[in-house]
Amino acid sequence: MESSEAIRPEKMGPMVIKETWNTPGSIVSWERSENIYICRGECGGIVFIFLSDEMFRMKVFRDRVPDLTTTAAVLVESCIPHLFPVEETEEQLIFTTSAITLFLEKKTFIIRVENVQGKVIMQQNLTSWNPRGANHAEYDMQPDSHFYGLGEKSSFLDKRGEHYTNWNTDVFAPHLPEIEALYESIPLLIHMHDELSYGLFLDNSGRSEFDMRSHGVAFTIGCATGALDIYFINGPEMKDVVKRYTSLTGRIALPPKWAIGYHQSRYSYMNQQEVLQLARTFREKRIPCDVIYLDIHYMDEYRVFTFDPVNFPEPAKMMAELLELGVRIVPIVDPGVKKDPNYKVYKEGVLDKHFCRRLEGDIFLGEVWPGISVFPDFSDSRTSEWWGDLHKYYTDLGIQGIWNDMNEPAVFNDTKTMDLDVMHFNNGRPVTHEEYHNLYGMMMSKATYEGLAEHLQGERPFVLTRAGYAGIQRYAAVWTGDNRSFWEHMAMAIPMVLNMGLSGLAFSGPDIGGFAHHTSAQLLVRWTQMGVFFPYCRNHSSIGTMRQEPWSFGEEVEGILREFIGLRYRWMPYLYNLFHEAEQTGMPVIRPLVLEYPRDPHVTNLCDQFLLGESVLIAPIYRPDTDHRSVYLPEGQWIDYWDGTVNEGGRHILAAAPLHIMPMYIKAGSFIAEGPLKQYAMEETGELVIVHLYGAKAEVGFNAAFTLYEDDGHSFGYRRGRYSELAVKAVGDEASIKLSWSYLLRDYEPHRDVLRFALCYPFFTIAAVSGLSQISMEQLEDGREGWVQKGNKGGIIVQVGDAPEGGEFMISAEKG
Ligand code: MIG
Repeated sequence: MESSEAIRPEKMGPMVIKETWNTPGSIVSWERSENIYICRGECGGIVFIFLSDEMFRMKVFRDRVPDLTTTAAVLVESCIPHLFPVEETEEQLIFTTSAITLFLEKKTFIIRVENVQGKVIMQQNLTSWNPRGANHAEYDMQPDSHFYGLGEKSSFLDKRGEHYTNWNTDVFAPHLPEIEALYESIPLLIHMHDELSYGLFLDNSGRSEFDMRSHGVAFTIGCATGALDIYFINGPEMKDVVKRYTSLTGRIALPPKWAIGYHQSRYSYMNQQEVLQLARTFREKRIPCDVIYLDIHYMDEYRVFTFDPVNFPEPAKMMAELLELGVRIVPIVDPGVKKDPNYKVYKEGVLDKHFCRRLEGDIFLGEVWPGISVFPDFSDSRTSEWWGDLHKYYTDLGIQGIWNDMNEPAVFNDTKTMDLDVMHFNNGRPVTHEEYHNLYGMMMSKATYEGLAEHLQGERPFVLTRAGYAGIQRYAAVWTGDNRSFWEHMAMAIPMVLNMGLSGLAFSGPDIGGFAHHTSAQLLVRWTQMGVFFPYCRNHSSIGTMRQEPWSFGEEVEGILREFIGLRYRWMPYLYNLFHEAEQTGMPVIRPLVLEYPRDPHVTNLCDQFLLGESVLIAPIYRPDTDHRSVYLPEGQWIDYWDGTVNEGGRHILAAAPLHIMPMYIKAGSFIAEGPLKQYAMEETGELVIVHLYGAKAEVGFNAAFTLYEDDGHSFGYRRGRYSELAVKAVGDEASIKLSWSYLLRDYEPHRDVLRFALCYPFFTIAAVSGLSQISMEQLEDGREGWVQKGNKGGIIVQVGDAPEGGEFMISAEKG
């Protein structure tokens, strides 16, 4: 006898369900309620909320009452609904702001955005969902469409022709172009076409997809769970999109200066002696370094918030010596808490219900380093506060920075993460892990940042994270995970980090030298040369691989690395200024050329060179045994940093690059503020700045300007106005240049008596500097006012008193 079991569905072979994708159909009614426009279709509908003249949110809903909650990515204060006039015609609803007009076709729900000239910026043709709850929207793509953003993705800069998934994933290997999901998910797509750019930000922390490949004339955005909640962000320039996107999801917090120094890491420095020896070696060898990382071996059997009693028996003593040397420690903290009833963090967390559990109440157990582990539920502020508070353990030791790893969260099982039915209690609005997944890592870093801030009493915390979601920039720097010591991975880091920058993550970078596999002398040299110009600068390598501390390959290599790491420290004032700009405007520290030269057809997918700020062009060597490369210079005149050669832009040049040189160019007419070489960012050797002006011209029409931001580099005083802004200007006249400076604000008093101005490679021969006499190098070093000939191609250094009221001088050209 057979029971009904005989026809169990699984026995019947794969089931083919013909799914019907639903659309909202035509608009049947619309209403305005508290500045929110609810447009109802035959089935569900779309809510429109204008956040400004340039930004609106469109959220698809299926229930009677649309749910207007957002994820933690979006800043509450930037989400206030604004009212704009709406006009209804037979066919359309038309919303008009000062910058855009949104047309909503009543019959089809087609959404079109035009600029004031009537040019179509964006058109969404379709929005639909299947019975399982997946959502999908389709947009027009043009023959000249280019795509950017999307955070941490492999492959090239322009994402046209690509398909990506957003699902935070621990991918130890391989980081190949075809890998669609890595550790971070930033569902922001920037679409540039026809001299217009706009952004679409999908605020959905479940699995989502962006497809710029499969549909020829359209691209699509889809999500597997939750709602299609999309923000339209207007340009017209890509810079406007980045600025507005970061006003919506936040900008980086200005890091403490030490966090933008050079960092050294290894999986792992195994004991206290090794760490101290490492710190001493940096100082003996005079290679600047600010931070040493402690990877998982510092812990007592991988229990977070502990030190191993055998290998790190006296952490306080170790910290004291490191403090003397000016080296800081950043220890790793993973989310997995070892299941061990004798371990305080576990016991407390279980008793106080801090760990992720299923609806039925059982705690989710997963295996990671410490063996069977449990995972804090950072969706609850109560748990986040508890976790943040635990960091007092570290801050009491003088630690000010934490490294969050494995926070996708990574779990050693088939799915590589937490089970999808685990719940996040989300302050009373429970959601499944399936819907919450991409937020997990960010909420961990948020808890960490806030806990550190609480205990550091006014000092700026530093958090580094592997996983994140849109908005992560507010809490943490991001490194790009387990790359390998492959030349290909060095090259791939450029577009990856550039797109991260366009996606709000201004403070990011790869493991310099490569994490897994074995580095080589050349690869380490070339990667470090490039890496010292990336916003986040850490050399890190895996257990069992070739050592890659800067002295691992003999003296020649060591010398080159010392020079380049030193260059990062000398350029610290310029770099710090860029971080300040990123905090103020969201502009990334390193930029693809297309951001600064959007009309230049040569740069839409150019990603083997990049800009540091606006005016420094970096062209790394990313192949072995290569001592030349082609470099594209955009419009303008570009001065070779190494020898002062002036190159006309708008063309390709062939650059020579023996091992000790990485091609670098500075745009004529730009200022770069340099400081003294330091062994660590806060070394007390004064704050002399040397404001370099490259390629000055003694002619009418020459104009250059720069504002140098300065503060104490470590406290939050700057948020209460404790900073200074030094504005420098150079204006050319017939046969002279007037250089003037003034403090827009001087509520931070830099430690120096004089200011220096260096004219590098001027386009004229300098005869005299008004009111100042020519002095010797020794007199300059002694602090005298005056000017000296610098020797290289007519350059000079001018030294003046650093008076709060500013000043000016005239540089005149030699006649003839
Ligand atoms: O690979 O903590 O990406 O930087 O050294 C397993 C050990 C876990 C992954 C991180 C890597 C870190 C390593 N971790």
